Amino acid sequence: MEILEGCLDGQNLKIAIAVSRFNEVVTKSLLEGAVAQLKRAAVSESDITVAWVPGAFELPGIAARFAKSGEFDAVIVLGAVIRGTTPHFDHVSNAVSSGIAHLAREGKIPVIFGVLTTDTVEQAMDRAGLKCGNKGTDAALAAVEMANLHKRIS
Ligand code: INI
Repeated sequence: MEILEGCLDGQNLKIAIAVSRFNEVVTKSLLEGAVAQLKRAAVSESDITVAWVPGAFELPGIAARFAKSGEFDAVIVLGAVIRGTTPHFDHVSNAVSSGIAHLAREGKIPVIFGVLTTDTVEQAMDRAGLKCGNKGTDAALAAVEMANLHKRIS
């Protein structure tokens, strides 16, 4: 029996992060959590590329560019879609989650979903490092593990 797992050693991995500016107070914390975790996993700062986009809707497009460039071992997308009072929420959250799922299924490189979808800013802050962990940190861990798993398979 062969069991495949990705290790959490980030040495020599090149990681792209796409992060949205909408709800920046939240997404900045997600980014900080992700970068700190990548460094803890021994990813070199010079091997991390960060692209800012206007909102979560733009994340799948830029993630696709990163994936197709052939320059990265994994791409992480970070964003915060907050329901508030706008019906826009459903369109944006559906578009980003289905866009990223589609890209991830292509299997070129791991595409890691670090987008918060919450009812309130408080809930988003809680998941961006305040009370309930940091989804950016979780996304970085998943990126390193999946990048190493992909390497084992190819
Ligand atoms: N973008 C977000 O990242 N989060 C949101 O909560 C949000 N809401 O609610 O509207 C949002 N909208 C902007 C959208 O992502 C695009 O940037 C915009 O529509 C331009 O394409």
